[in-house]
Amino acid sequence: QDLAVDVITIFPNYLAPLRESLLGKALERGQVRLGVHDLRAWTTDVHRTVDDTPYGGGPGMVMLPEPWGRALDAVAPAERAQPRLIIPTPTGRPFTQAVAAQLAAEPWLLFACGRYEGIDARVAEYAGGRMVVDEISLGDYVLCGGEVAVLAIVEAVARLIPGVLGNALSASEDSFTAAVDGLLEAPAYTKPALWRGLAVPEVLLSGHHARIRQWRRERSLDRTRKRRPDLLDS
Ligand code: 6GU
Repeated sequence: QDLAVDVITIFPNYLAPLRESLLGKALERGQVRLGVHDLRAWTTDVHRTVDDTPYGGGPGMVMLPEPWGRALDAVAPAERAQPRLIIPTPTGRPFTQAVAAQLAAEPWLLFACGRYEGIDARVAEYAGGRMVVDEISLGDYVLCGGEVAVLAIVEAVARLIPGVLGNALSASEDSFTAAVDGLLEAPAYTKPALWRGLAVPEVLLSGHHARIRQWRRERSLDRTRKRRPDLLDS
């Protein structure tokens, strides 16, 4: 087994797509283990409460530390080897291909999905006493909770594990990788060579590998200049 993934959430069904496609195959082969846990299993009141109003006032609700403390203790017992705890949050460090590669080198990832206005900050502080805590953001917009972020992060990480992706070479030549100098990839084409009056660029049919490489480099730079000039600054 190359990777173990645990997810603690109040919406376990939200993570069902993880068992499909790419990751589903890796799960069947036993390359990846996936555990999805309902946070409400660690509540103690009849209403199975997971949140309360924020100290200091303000809108929304904050997730209670007690269920989270019990959940972390159950999924990652303190006396054993610890996972890396990933907390998806818009206030986290940006998720990039480099972060995905870093996470793909870990044996065990534990995701804590917050909802509402987030999880009581003491949970991350407490967890930091025994595991590496990584607060990660997908980008500068706000989702309702961490579940969709987990789907994105796990997919990006799993496809970097050797044998999970069909073609091992394709991951090493993706956009944002060293193969394209951290830039966007050139556009791709397949058959037919002429479709609805639109022709595939002639050079790609030429079999001239040096010219194809040069063409792709130019298209990669064009695209990056237009869409992601920030990538050219570094
Ligand atoms: Cl990782 N979580 C949430 N809740 N919202 C986000 C996000 C993550 N990344 C961008 N917005």
